[in-house]
Amino acid sequence: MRLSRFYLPLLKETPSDAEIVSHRLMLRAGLIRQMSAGIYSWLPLGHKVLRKIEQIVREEQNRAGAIELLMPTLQSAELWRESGRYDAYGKEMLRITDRHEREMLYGPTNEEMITDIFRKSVKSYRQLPLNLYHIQWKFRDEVRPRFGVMRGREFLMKDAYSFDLDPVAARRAYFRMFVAYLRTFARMGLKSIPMRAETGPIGGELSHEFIVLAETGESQVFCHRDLVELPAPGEDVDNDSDLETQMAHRLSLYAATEDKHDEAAFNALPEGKRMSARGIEVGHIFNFGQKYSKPMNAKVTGPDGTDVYVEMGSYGIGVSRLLGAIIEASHDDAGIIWPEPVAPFDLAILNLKHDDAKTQGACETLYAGLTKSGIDVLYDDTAERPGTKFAAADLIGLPWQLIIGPRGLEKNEIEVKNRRTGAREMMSPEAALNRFAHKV
Ligand code: 5CA
Repeated sequence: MRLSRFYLPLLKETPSDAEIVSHRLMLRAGLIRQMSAGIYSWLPLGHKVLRKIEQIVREEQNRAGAIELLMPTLQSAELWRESGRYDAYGKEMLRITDRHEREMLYGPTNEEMITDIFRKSVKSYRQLPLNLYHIQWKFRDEVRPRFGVMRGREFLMKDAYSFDLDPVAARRAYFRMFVAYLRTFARMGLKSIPMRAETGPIGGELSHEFIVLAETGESQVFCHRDLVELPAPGEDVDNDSDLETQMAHRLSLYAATEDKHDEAAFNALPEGKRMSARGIEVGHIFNFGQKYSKPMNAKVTGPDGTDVYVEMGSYGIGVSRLLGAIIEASHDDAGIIWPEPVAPFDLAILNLKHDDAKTQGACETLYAGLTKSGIDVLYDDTAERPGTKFAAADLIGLPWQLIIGPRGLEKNEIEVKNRRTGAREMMSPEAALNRFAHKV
């Protein structure tokens, strides 16, 4: 993509109403624009990152055996009356009346709707286990939307729903998602720590929040220090006994959010292992048994011929919130530093003298060669000064910058800069092409 043909409105001034660094950088780097309180448009650069994050989430859900579908954003109040949540949900639910005076709502979550889909067609235990998910916009009329996409009113969520015959199988489904979540966040360059959590309006007893440590996080958390170092389970952790072993170890280490914090249990840890920090909740999983299946009459016939209410769980990831979390975890004074798997482009080419034929020729050749080999390039071919281009490239945070100017080209050299380490290397344009063309 040529920058001269792209839409990348950068802000020179730091927006004064943005309290945390990720919000400021998302506005300055032209990722989002606020449309009204807690509601954003995703500009092209932000939209690219959003789609990349979504794709990683999707791949790991599929790998864990969940199946994708898509439910609407608008739901009927009827369904929510069946579960009793229509009144219980309170002011966070945006209620809408259609032209026929039918009561509707903009979905804040989908337990009722998925239970309705399930009960209409699944009748036998043979169709279980089942885990269905979608990636869809949600609306919650938060009292205080803030921190940009971190606490929005409209936000993108991945929500999965599991259905099982008995509590043992349901626990297994829960563990499977638990492990999938650790892998999902690790692929985005994030270290997430699952913490015992309160279940709020979703319900149930067993629940974990996945927390990314960050000083600006909204949650206060307490955990065993060893959890921070524990690597995400590999793809080989797949069968049930491996899952049990992994989980037994993790669950034996203390980790809780403020609401579930047990001061005595925490103080029993060796002093050096006690960690109290702030964090961002990027995911939340719930096991709530028959909370929805019972009032909504979602039953299957078991192996012995009797009907039982299915055991359910739900599993959320804040897809749009993740952009904020990743930036909180990965930036410096100059701007964003995208982890490669979620970067909006793989690399930037900076043309330092756009009106110089030789420089332009070298840039065009590299741009064409890299693009042909599948590298997603943002080519800064604008007439801006080099200083402006450097600042913009650092701000938007692509992992690599190929800096090309007439002085280097006299020696057949360009500069390759790594955004994260700041390391610079001089090499020929051919060597650069070779190096990056082989990365895909
Ligand atoms: N139905 C369950 C799980 S599918 C559910 O709704 N869980 S939740 O309420 O915990 O939300 C799931 C995830 O969505 C949270 O972990 C968080 O990452 C994200 N999220 C929740 N509220 C917001 C919000 N206002 N803005 C941005 N992301 C949010």
